[in-house]
Amino acid sequence: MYTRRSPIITLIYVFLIFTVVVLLDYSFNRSGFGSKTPIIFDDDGSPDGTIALLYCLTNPKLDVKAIIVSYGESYPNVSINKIRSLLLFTGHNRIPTAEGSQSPLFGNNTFPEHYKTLSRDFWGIDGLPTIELNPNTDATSLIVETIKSSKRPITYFVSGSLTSLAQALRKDDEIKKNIEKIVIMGGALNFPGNVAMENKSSQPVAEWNIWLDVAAADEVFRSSVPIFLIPLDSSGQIVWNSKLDIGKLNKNKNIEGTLAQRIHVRNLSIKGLRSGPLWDLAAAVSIANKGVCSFKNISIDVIKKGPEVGRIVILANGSIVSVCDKMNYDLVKEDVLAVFQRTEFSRELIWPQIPLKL
Ligand SMILES: [Ca+2]
Repeated sequence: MYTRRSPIITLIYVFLIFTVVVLLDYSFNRSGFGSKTPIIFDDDGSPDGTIALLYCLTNPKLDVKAIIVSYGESYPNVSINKIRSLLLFTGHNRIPTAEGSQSPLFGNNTFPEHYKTLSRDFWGIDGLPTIELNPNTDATSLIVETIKSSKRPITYFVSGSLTSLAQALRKDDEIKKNIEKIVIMGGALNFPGNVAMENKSSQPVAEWNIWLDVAAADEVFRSSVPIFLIPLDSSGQIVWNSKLDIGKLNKNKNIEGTLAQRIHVRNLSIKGLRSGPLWDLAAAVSIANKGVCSFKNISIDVIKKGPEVGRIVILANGSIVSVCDKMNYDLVKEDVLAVFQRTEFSRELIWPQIPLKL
């Protein structure tokens, strides 16, 4: 027999259902399911940065909201289309992309020309068709729009110069409120820098990403947004060889693992090496797997002129940043292999069919 329910009882039902939905949503997010970390990925079109991008795209814990190609190791206006083609072939072409400026905020520090030239054929794995997938948006607008429209605070990952991020912060200071943290692969504190490896006239203490645009780095460090710095001290000590480590990435013959493997092997062979660090990849792992780094809060400053320009130094009244001074190397490698070997991503690589010697 149908009995009419009183409005009060109905309201109680509605309230109970609402409470259950809210609690379920809360516990779902707290448990890690459905709580992907939203990130903006900002690299300079470098080989290790592109491997780091493939890692981020494949990692189920991360949600890449936008990709920026900034000033640094390649020509942003060339690399942006290589990255867009890569996104198409890995099924991620809906992610918005933008190219950064072709020069730093200040000065004229630059990578050697032969590095930039190598980027024109995508570090030796060319075969990518040039495809204009997205309309050209300027990097600062995309950064600002992505951060402001994100429901959850963004983790901003930089493995190139800090030029684009500094420009976005200049354009709209309000974005700071919705940035959870900035993770930077850069700097060398108690470790030799890598600028001098190619630029013999340079001092031996600077690292490329900071040295390329010292003014931008200084502005970002002073932004008061929480900063997690992964310097060469930790990221540079993980050596990846072409057979035992990287050779395992395409175990399941998936697109991402195979491309990551090819980029590293080609890059090593160009340099005549059999093994080498993947700084940007190690830094990207620290976002998804918080256990790989031990962080210390250190007050730092960037030397902005003189013979040690670009060097990061410890200074009592500088900017407080969390520095990854140690990395669990075994855990990093274990994590990278697990992400790239995920069977559900197993798809045959149909392109590019380039002979690869391992
Ligand atoms: Ca890079």
